[in-house]
Amino acid sequence: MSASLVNHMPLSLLYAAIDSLDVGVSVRVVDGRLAPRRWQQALETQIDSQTHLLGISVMSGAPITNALEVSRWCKKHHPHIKIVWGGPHTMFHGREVLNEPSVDFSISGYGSLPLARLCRNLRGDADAPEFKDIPGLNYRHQGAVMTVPVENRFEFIDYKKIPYDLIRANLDRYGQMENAERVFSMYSSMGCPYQCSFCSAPAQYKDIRKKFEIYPFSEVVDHIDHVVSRYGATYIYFIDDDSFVRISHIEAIIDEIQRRGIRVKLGFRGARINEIKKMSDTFLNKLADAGTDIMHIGAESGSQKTLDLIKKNCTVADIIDVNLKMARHPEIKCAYNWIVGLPGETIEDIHETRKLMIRLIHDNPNVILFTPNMFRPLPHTELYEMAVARGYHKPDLVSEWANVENSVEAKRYETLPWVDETMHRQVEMLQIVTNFIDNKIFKIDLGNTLKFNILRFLARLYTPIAWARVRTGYSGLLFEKTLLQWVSRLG
Ligand code: B12
Ligand code: SF4
Repeated sequence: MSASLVNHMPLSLLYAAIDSLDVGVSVRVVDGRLAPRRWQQALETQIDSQTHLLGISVMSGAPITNALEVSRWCKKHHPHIKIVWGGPHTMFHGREVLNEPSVDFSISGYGSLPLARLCRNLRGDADAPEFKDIPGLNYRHQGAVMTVPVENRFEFIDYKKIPYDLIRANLDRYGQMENAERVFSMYSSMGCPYQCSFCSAPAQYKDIRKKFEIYPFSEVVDHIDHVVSRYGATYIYFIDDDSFVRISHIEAIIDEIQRRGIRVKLGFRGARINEIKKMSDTFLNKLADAGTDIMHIGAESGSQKTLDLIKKNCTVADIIDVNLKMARHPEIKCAYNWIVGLPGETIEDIHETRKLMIRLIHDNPNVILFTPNMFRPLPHTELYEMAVARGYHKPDLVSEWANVENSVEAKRYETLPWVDETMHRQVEMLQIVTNFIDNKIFKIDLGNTLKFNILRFLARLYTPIAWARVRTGYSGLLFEKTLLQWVSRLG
């Protein structure tokens, strides 16, 4: 569902390409999401005799299935092309992915400079670095997998170098819920100083001394100006891990946007309860006046025990108070994230989360509930060790990783021993009803596709049932699961 509502431009590939373009490599971008049933043709048309390397951006979970399919197809039809994986999955699993024979290299961590160096090596440049000198590279040598440590610093990118032109023809196809907007994602900062025990960020930044750094506010606004004037952006979506670590930084950005008279909407994907607690109504008014229409907020749980376990530095009462405060700023939709199935959680904790969801909707008509995510133990995170101690078995093979997915289709209780079938069904029920009880289907402009027209029609019939379920916690006879899966598969 989230992937149907959000289809951002492939920034991972654009960023990864920057230094390669600088050293004269010709880069083409193929976005498989835009041609899910015809990706082979889409790829084939971009491959010619001069194609030497295929780079694939991979997130953990279901995207691995696609990445495997593409890699194996390419090796079969174009055996001379080398394949390199990068992205969030290879950040921590760069070595393991080389267990897959079709993958020649993987790059852990930031990708632009290492990819350019790899290209220069493969191109045979006289002064090209050896594999062992390419930070983050995983490669095979005499039958063994070799790993070069990643560089312990953030990758700061000059916005003028981002090759948006590589996807210019498809700009209208990227968006985020509001289909009419031309959405451009960007960073206002790098890193995150918090230590949420389930999240990969603390592990990723473990060896970076300063955990959070900003892009100067004027540079962020120059970037906004650039994408508005050159590419017709109407909506800026900040993809920072957490945008409000330093509230004054965002204030400086919105002041500058106003000062320059740039007309764009803004969305923030990272906001914490403890940060919003500190925001004044004056600041929130300013944020709304600057065009902010959504903030993604990590509420995560209605159980205090769980909030403490995951280190959210807030109480359940704080979440309720923050939501009441946000209700005074109706221009800004509050989109709450949830995580369930953590080690030690019981069905009671899930019920507390369910009750908090109801409370938030009652207190604030602008609430959007994201589908609760089933906990996925990520190696190197604090909760990973706890999960292993409680009997979690880490997927070893690339193909096993592909099956680790937090969707309604996953039987997560088979891999998370503390999640029994009752809890799993309760979570599945919440994953379904959260799509309806907040009326998001009517609150956000989803466009006029067959899928969303069917969804709107079904939503009218189903919402009262969803409410009955969430109020009582009844998760038996989940007939709607099959229906929703069917609608999700519609193009
Ligand atoms: C936007 C976003 C999304 C969007 C997708 C965007 C899109 N492309 O359409 C949506 C909302 C759909 C999404 C979904 C999910 N996301 Co998300 N998302 C992000 C976010 C905020 C930004 C990603 C981004 O564009 N970054 C900008 C680019 C430039 O950075 P990058 O991808 O890291 O790329 C760099 C390197 O990784 C590398 N690289 C990347 N690709 C490649 C390819 C090659 C060949 C090479 C060499 C290098 C390379 O080079 C790039 C430049 O340095 C990140 C957090 C963040 N701030 O990064 C989380 C993040 C990627 N998401 C994450 C998660 C957990 C999820 C979900 C599982 C959430 C959920 N529980 O539902 C789902 C994934 C569902 C699934 N399995 O498909 C995790 C990733 C964990 C993991 N190991 O995969 C992150 C890191 C957040 C976090 N800290 O937890 N997400
Ligand atoms: S969940 Fe968000 S706030 Fe917490 S550590 Fe991860 S990125 Fe930072």
